[in-house]
Amino acid sequence: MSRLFSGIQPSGEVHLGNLLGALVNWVTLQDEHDAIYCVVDLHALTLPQVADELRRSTIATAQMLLAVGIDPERSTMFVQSQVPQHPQLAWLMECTVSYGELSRMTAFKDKSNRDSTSFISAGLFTYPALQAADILLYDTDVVPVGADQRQHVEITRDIAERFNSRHGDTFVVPAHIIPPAGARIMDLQNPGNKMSKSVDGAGTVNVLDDLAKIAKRFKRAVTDSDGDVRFDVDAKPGVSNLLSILGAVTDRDPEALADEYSQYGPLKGDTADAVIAMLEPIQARYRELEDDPAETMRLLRLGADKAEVIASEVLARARRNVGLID
Ligand code: AQP
Repeated sequence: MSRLFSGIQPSGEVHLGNLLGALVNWVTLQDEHDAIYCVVDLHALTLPQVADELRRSTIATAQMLLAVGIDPERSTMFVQSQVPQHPQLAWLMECTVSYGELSRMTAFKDKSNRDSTSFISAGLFTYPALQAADILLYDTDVVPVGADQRQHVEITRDIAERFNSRHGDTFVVPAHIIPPAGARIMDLQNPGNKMSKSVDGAGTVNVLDDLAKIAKRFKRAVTDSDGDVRFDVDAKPGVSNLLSILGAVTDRDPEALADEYSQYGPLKGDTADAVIAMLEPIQARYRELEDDPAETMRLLRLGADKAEVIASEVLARARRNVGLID
């Protein structure tokens, strides 16, 4: 059975992009893979966090994974900072990746350009090295991610290959899996930008949002003025985003869906209805889990113990091959 690893940051509310680009696929993939899912709290520290809020959000993100359908009996689910091998291997990764490679990461450029006056941490620059450690620590074969993370999986492959060629065969070189639909859900108000946890405006749909608010957000989604329903991401980003969302939720091809609509109003209405039907049961399960954070923390501890067995073996292999003494 091939090994799969993926992670989500507890850096804010889980949104429709996270759900369609990642989480629903994680649930399906846990049937055919040895799946490891991680709440990557150390990555969230690359941007300023409030301690109590980070703690709350870490538990809440794990509860969201459970509510969506991650089964801790079948998959390993844990919090990154509870497995100390992650930051330990990250240093070896930092010494294997170059400054030039990190400078080319679009996520760093985007986030550091968002507000040029604010504090930009060194961690924001080096976090692809930590992400490489997250993935390589588990002898991962495949990494399911949204399209925004493709570049980070590619740099992980480069780091693994370089390390293997310098120090001998150490890491499995992983491949990414990008979902056929929902890989890049865009902001409903600015369809040129991806929907994102760190931009929680009127164009974001959070999984836990009030259902009436979600319907309103779809009704007000930005489209264009030519009135033609077509799937064309470059020329018609707003309409194409609605078609992508409807396609991902209903498991239909966005281009085929476009033929069924001649006006934007019904497309917005049907997309809202489909999203709401998907979110309602997730919200109900989340509300049940929310009442028992101690049980979630127990499950996370068990997951961390399971993860650490694999991580400590792979870290020991890397330490040995690079020349560190026991
Ligand atoms: N808009 C999206 N469409 C499809 N997939 C997406 N993912 C994220 N946004 C979209 C996928 O969700 C998984 C978890 O990613 P994350 O925790 O890094 O989520 P984020 O929303 O990108 O959170 P950030 O980093 O706090 O915000 P921004 O966007 O500002 O960088 C990943 O598999 C990701 O591909």
